[in-house]
Amino acid sequence: MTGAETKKPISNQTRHWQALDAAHHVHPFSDTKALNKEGVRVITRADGVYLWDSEGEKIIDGMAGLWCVQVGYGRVELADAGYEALKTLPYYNHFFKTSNPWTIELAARLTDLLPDGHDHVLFANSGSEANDSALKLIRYYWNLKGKREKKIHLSRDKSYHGVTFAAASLSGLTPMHPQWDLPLAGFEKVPTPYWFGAKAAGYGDIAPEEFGLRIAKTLEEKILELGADRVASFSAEPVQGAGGVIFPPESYWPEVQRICAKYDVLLHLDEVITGFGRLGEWFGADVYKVAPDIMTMAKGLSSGYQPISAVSLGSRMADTLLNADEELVHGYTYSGHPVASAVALKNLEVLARDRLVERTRETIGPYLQRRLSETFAEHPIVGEVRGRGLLAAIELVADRKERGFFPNIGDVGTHCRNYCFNNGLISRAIRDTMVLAPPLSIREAEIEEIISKLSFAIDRTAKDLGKL
Ligand code: PXG
Repeated sequence: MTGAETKKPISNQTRHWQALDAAHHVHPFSDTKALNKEGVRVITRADGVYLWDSEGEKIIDGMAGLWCVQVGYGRVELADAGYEALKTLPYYNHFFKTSNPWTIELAARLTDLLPDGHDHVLFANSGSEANDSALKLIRYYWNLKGKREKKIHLSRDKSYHGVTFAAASLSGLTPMHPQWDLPLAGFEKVPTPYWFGAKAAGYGDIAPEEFGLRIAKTLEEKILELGADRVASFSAEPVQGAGGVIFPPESYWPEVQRICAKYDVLLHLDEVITGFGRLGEWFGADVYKVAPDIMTMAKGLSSGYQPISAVSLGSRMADTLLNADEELVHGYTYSGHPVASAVALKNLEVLARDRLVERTRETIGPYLQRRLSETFAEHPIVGEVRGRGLLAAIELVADRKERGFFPNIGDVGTHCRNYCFNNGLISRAIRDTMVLAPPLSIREAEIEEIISKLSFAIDRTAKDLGKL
């Protein structure tokens, strides 16, 4: 089962690029040998929610790149903002008692949008760096407080926090570990509130709200097992993205907040995917009414037009860290890069001006969720359609009633994903879950196009399995 269609002949230009790429370019999260044999697809341009490859094929991007292009492709005003900064101040740093107008304005604008008490931000260049920085700041906080035993970082199974040594250690997607002898010491995991998988995981027919409380309780149990005086922090995505678009039951977050407060464990929210409107609010913290001590963000901060990320400090951490009367020994050459800051600033302006967060909450998000439910909820291989705003997941299953997964988990998802790719739709398969996270600028007709292509792919997959 490959889901592959017959291939058309490829142009000499594309072949040339494929050969050079195979000879010299190592791809992220890819089996280099297998990829080189197959040949890469060369993406040459993009506009709105569409990409084009070097063969002129048009592709609708149901994933906003890697969950990041909130404002859609081809926004000339973002390009102009970057160009202006490039011409005026292509580079300068913040190390020598210096700053620049774009980074200053960006920090101020960002703190307007962030949850209450988050009045200070540090910049970095990727989600992984932001998370790495956050863990260092957490460690520094407890050292300043004289609680030097508080060193263990808790996070969840199936979480994704990035690839640096610390961020990969924090990540709970276990295939990320063996190649690098990770996790490092001092990283511990607790279960994820993945209700759809609860039955398969042995929790029986538990109701979502009860399950949420039960899983939150495992955090408390872990803290007690390790000793609260040794636990520094709990890190979590408000909704898990790369781990399978896992929405926690409503009971989960209030209980986690209570537990972290009770045991004096700092709460770190990783808003790299959920930030900047994906769920119809500026942040996941707003959706679930969580008050984090520290937050990390990237992706939607610049809509992916420039690499930039940020860490925000809640008042508790800021009061201690920023009054330490000593140098904060941390920072990157490109922290608060003027060009990236200018583009991010314009991106935040466009998100607000075009009311992209509001439309995700009020009109286009609900439209996507309704149309997905209408189309797939009763499908013979669909076990659940879930989502919020412009983030959605469709679980492909062997047994709908019992929420029974397919054997060889991941094969069916990959098969379906191949049908999507070969039919001009980018969707992501996580295990056997089909995922959508389109640009927040997407229109109804474009959602219909995604649904029709996804329908085709899911129907074909079901037919290949003898289920339709
Ligand atoms: N936190 C979260 C929640 C993420 O989703 C990172 C941190 C790391 O960000 P950087 O910028 O270092 O990549 C991410 C990144 C996928 C996929 O295939 C997801 C991510 C990155 C690459 C691929 O779903 N998320």
